[in-house]
Amino acid sequence: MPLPTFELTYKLNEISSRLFSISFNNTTDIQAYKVVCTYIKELLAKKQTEFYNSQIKKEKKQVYYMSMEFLVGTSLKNNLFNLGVEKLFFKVLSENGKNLNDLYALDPDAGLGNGGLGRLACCYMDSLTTQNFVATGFSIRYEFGIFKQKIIDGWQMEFPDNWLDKGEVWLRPREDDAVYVSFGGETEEWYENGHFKTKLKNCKTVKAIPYDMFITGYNTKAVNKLVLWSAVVPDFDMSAFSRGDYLRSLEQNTMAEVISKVLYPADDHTEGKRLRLKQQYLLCSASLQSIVNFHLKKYKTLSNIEEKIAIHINDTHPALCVPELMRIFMDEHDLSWDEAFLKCSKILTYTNHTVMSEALEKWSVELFKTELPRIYKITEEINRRLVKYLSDIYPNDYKKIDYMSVISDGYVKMYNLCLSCCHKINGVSALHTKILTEGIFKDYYNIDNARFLNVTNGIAYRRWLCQANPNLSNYLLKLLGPGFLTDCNALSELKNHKNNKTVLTDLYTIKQQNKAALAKYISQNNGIKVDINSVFDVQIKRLHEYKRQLLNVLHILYLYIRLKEDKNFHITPKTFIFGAKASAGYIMAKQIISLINSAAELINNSPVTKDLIKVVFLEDYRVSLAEKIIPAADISEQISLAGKEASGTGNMKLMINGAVTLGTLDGANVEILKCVGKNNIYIFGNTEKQVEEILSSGYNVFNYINKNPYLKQVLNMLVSGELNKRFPDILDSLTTNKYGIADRFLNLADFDSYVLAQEEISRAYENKEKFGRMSLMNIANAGLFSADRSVLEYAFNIWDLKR
Ligand code: 26W
Repeated sequence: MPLPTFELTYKLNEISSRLFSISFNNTTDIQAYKVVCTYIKELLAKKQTEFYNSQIKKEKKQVYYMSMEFLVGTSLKNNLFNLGVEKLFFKVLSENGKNLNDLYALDPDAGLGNGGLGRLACCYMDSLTTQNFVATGFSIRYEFGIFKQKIIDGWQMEFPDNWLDKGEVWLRPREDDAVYVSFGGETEEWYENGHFKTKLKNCKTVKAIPYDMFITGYNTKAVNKLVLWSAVVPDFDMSAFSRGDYLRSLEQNTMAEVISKVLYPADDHTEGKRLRLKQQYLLCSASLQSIVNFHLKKYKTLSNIEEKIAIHINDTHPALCVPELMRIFMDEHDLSWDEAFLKCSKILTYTNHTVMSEALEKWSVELFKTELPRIYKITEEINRRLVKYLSDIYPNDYKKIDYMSVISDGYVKMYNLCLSCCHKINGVSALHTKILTEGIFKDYYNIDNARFLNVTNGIAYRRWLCQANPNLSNYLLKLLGPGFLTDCNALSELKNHKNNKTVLTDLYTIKQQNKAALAKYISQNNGIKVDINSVFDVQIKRLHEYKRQLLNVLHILYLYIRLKEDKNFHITPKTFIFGAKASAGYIMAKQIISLINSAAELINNSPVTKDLIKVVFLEDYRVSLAEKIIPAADISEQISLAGKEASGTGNMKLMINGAVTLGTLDGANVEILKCVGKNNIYIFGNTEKQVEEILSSGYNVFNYINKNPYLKQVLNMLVSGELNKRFPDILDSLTTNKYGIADRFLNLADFDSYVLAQEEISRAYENKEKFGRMSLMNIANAGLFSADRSVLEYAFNIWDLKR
């Protein structure tokens, strides 16, 4: 777009006068923000149409990425960076008395996701666009994204996130392309000219309006979009009104609008809530209708649809795509069952993102049947045919067939629905895929292993390195040239400098600058003064017991106890930084947040620690906060219980910014180890296999507690009163069977080896050159973890796209 300065000024003035009837230089910051975003949005709308038309003309196959979550973060900086116009905007804005940084600060995080899965979806849209694929994301235009977190007296409190207030400016509504989605009622069935016909009666229908959010790629003409559905009342129900059924028509009103009201803030367990099922159906039905309509408009036939589109199911949340696409093909376009099913299976693919049993979605048959009667009938028939097929393969093995069924024990199991139909199924790291194919999906894998594959996650590193860490990125640009901007593997050239003292010193200086910036943020937000010469040890991710933030705190308490007992206990100064949201109803997770804050309160103010250790809990962890923390990290805590974290992506973001991983052999940590080599990472703890052995042979926490007197003291501290609160539930969760088996995530079994790894880090950090080289090797070996690589694997091995 390189646009002359005067032309941009002209456009901004034109939009200012259209929106606010004033010239651009007279706008307030918030007005200026809206003007700039509107300009970008309109430009992208034009570019998107051009790109789309040019690709569709070539009849290219396209992919639709269905996800209940897209954790977008901010857009303004990303779009300007991708379009290569950041400098131009700085200039033109300053000519008008404005600072672009002030407008960046106004850009809200679009928090339409919980964590890893939602952020991954955005990273993939970015890389797909950068590599010129035609890709459309589909999700819901939640009025309220992930809640805002405040810590009040150490306890997490949730507040609504009204992101549309400013974020709306990025959306383009398309009222004319609205579709209708029906819930409840009963099915009516009849035959017409020998054809089976069905329709819903007495159902409630909502109108789904699409809103486009444009997705830019780096240095490309391609622009894609994310389509977000909003549910509204269809049209004023005059018939109900004239019958005097005033209440019913108003009731319909609230029912419709509540569907797209709020993102479910849980990523750890499913509650089987009616509203969530409705959200999922809204997403699937509205998106599939619009996809099929679009295909028919272009090709006038469904005969080739499986060659022209791929539809991806991001975890099981959009699994209703299976029966809904069947419904559209059969009920609306008269395809036979067999024709429809074959097409569905060629079109649909599925990624699993978790093996935690409480996160595997299932719906009670009762609820499913009442809300989605026609979809239930189709699902029943899918299951009937599936069971028949499985009975031939596993005759009389009723237990196995039951386990593999879509419907059993009064539940509809969404993962089996995906497995019963999709032609490609993938896990998100090598270890995770192995666990799927040898564990929970084994019986399906044994029937047809060709359907299963691994695609290790990747990140949009141009956001997470180039935009988030301009100090480092600009330095690498000078040192290595621009190759890494489009090919992440080019970072490996940094290895040539691993013994170059000047480079190591420069990298150290950059890290210190970034740490100073974060220290300033910490001082402003938490009122805590942290030492930038201490190790910045960072654990940022959703709070979950399996991720073991608790292990981290237990170690911090251990350090405190050691220092208290022995003034001469040697310690390398460390600042432990946490960021984490707990799902609102997950009380144990909230108690762990409270414990972190209590530990912070005690340790940050104690003469015992003499400023040697500091603990910081940064509230409201979100994409834009991650962008501040990650460039400043020395140590990346990836300490989940082996076998539980599907992949992790924070580990990759931290690595590419030069943090050294302290982790278990879990998820993508295993691949990080392979890339950096064992000298550039700290691995500790039991392996996945050992974990299984420990658990199956009867895990006894007291074997570990009795061996280590310090551990005993640490546990005692949870309830002794030395902290400003007592945490008996946490102690119980570790030592009794009150909350399931004691310490089910093996914090205590891994404690000793975690302490040793932390000690090793301390020694290494005292040798600046050694630690600096480790950091360099992490940056240099991050190439594999680019989302550019991941999406190419999806494109060629899963979706069968052509470049
Ligand atoms: C409420 C139901 C529910 C269940 C699971 C909501 C959301 C989930 C997600 C699967 C949770 C999630 O975000 N998983 C993470 O996905 C990342 C991207 O693949 C991985 O890197 C993480 O390891 C995984 O925890």
